[in-house]
This record gives sequence, C-alpha cells and structure tokens, in this order.
Amino acid sequence: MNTPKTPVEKPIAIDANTWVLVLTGAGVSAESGIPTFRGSNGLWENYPVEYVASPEGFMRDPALVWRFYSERRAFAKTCSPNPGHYALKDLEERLGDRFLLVTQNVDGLHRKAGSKRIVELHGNLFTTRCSQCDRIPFEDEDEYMGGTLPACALCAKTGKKSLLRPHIVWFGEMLAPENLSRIQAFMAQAAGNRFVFVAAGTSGVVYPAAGLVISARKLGGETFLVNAEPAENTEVFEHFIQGPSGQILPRLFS
Ligand code: BV8
Repeated sequence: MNTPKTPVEKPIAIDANTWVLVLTGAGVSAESGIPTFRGSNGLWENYPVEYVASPEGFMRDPALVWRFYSERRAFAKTCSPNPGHYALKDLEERLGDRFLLVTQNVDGLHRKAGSKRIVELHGNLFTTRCSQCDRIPFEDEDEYMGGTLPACALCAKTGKKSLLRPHIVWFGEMLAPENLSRIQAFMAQAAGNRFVFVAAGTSGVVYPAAGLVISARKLGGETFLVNAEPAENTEVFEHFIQGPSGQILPRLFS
C-alpha cells in the first residue's frame, strides 16, 4: 500500500467526539538539540546499544552506563522544549481526558513543556532506583561521570551493597504493566468514539511502542505518521506527513 503523503494543509479536524493518542520518539526532541538514536550523529554510534541500554551491559560495566546516562542527563538539562512539545501540551488542554501522550523519550522535555497526561514508556533520565531493592524510584539530577558508582543507602542500612541504576527500560526489560494497561484502557475508550492516532519523530524500530499503530488500526483509529523521513513501519499508517515535527505539530490539528 502506498501511504499517501498528506499535506499539512489538510489539518486533522477536532470535534467533541475526537479522542487523540500521540506517540513520540527522539525525533520530537531533535529540534531542541537532543541527538536521536539512529540518525546520522545518533547516540548509539558512540556506544554499542547492548553496552549501555541493557541489564547485561550494566552488570558488565556500570561505570560506563552511568557515564552514558549522566552525559545525557547533563545535556538534557540545558535543552528546552520546542514548538512540537508545546503543540501537544496545547492539544491536551483542549481535549482533557480525551487526550493521552505516550513518549519513548526519557529527556523530560514534554513535562518541561507542561504536558500532564503523559506515559513515559521507557522511563525518565532524571529518575534513579535501586538495582536490588524495591524502594520507590526517586528524582535524581546528580551526574556520576568519573567512575563513581552510587549505592543504595537503604540497602546499606542492612549491610547490603547495592548499586543504584537509571530508572530506564533497557532492551530485554519489560515495560511497566501499569503503563501498558493505561494505554490499552485509553484506546478502548477512544475506540467507541472518533479515534485519532499520531506517531511523531520515531523510526518505528522499537517494540512494543512501534506496535501501537497496529492496535490503533484494529480499534478503528485513523493513523498519522509525522516524521522527517519514512520510518520502519510507515506502510502501516494511513497518512504520512513528512517534515520536522516542530513545524508540523503546531499546524496539524484544526
Ligand atoms: C520488551 C532506553 C518484553 C532508554 C530504549 C517485539 C515485541 C516486544 C519486544 C521486542 C519485539 N521485537 C524485539 C523486541 C525486543 C526489543 C526491541 O524492540 N528491539 C528492537 C531494536 C528490534 N524491545 C524491548 O526489549 C523492550 N522490552 O518488549 O520486553 C520482551 C523482552 C525481550 C524480548 C521480547 C520481549 C524494551 C524497549 C525499550 C528499550 N529502551 N532506550 C534510553 O536510553 O533512551 S529504546 C530507544 O529507542 C529509546 O528509548 C528511543 O526512544 C527508542 C526508539 O527510538 P526512536 O525514539 O524512534 O528514535 P530514533 O532515533 O530511532 O528515530 C528518530 C526518528 O525521528 C527518525 O526516524 C528520524 O528520521 C526522525 N526525526 C529526526 N528529526 C526529526 C524527526 N522527525 C520529525 N521531526 C524532526 N525534527
């Protein structure tokens, strides 16, 4: 099927019966200066992904993993949301509980832009948890660059030495069930109404996020991809709007 390229001139009409689910990826933060994963100067090029975004990698070299995430933490702090982030915050204010934002991004820029109805599917750069005990993940802006390895103070009280880790979903790790059920519940409600699914700034490579468009279509959703270039799963979308999300998203909804 040749996915038509929908010119932005035909914005998506929003009415009282419209429910919108938006999935974002690293491309939405690109215009804020944050490098994407698989683009030309992608993040992974300097670090093999299995070394820095997997539990095996953390076991093998926790200092490298903490350096990778600390560098991103330090840089993300200096970045600001772009018009694409604000457009999604505005849409949320218009639609209320008929809107849900699901992001694969861990940079915190959607929250910085004011988004509240948000599911951070792959975690958040500024949250840390213990790799052993089930203490609640906590806000943490510290950087662990020079090989320091943060240890869990609660475990230490019981004489255990446990490393802290980024509260990030690594490859091979399950996504938080509560996040997945929140998305499924929203889709089920949207299915009974006019359901619009928009994916923006994502290469459609990583699952289960890349599979959301299939679920949306099965539930009768109208599906749109907003991306700088064709994605791995472009063919699944009914509409493909090619271009920078920071310019397209502010004009996508009428
Ligand atoms: C799991 C860590 C159960 C956080 C990340 C089928 C079903 C389920 C799982 C799998 C499956 N097949 C394979 C798997 C395993 C794996 C997977 O999907 N592997 C892939 C590589 C094949 N999935 C998992 O392991 C997931 N866990 O399902 O558990 C399980 C376990 C084992 C086996 C089976 C099942 C966990 C996935 C989470 C992994 N963690 N990162 C971090 O460090 O950030 S994923 C990583 O990729 C990031 O989180 C990132 O968000 C994500 C997706 O990348 P994108 O956001 O799409 O970014 P990318 O650079 O790729 O693309 C950017 C796009 O933007 C480009 O297309 C570019 O053209 C465009 N762009 C650029 N600028 C702009 C723009 N677009 C618009 N405007 C612009 N200005």
